[in-house]
Amino acid sequence: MSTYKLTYFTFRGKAELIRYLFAYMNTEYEDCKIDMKDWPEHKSSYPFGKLPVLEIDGIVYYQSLAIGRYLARKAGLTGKTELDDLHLDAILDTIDDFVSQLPWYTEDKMKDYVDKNSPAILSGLEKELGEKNWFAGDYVTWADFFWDICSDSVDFYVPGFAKDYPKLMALKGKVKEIPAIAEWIKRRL
Ligand SMILES: N[C@@H](CCC(=O)N[C@@H](CS)C(=O)NCC(=O)O)C(=O)O
Repeated sequence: MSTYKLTYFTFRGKAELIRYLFAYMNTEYEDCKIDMKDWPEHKSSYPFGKLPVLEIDGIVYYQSLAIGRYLARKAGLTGKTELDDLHLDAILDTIDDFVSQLPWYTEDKMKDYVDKNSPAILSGLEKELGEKNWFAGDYVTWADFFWDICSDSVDFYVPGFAKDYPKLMALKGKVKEIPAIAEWIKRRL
């Protein structure tokens, strides 16, 4: 069995998808957290000076979505066909584009940015869901996890930003009701 060591900062951020996937698989891993104040002395030790990284059997892998895709395959949380995966990857990239462009840590700018830019993204994603239960249709995938995690992060800064999108809100509820995820949410800090 492989050993896993996740390294990130002390907040959920881009490591939370990896943590959801480990929780779903009930797989043990070391969860190493670096305080931002200590980061300058560590930065040059990591690929491209960024986190998260996941060490698998001592080898360092980077980029949260690449790691997420690898774990999602192991967890059976990717698409059933190559075209399903193409569709799901497009949804994941759309969400990632949106959250990566946000002016994090600047509360005043966050609200303006989200108010201006989220309607186009949210209405597009709501349309993607249509009458389906999950982004893939009738089965849960890591794209559903990613939406739940990213929207929680935005909601922290701009509470209720997605409240007018009932299908997207219902999807969050469904992800959080998955027993392994519910259990993880209860015990995470
Ligand atoms: N696309 C990368 C982005 C990685 C990234 O930007 N990480 C940020 C934290 S969310 C970081 O390491 N910041 C510290 C720095 O740039 O010095 C991923 O998803 O892993």
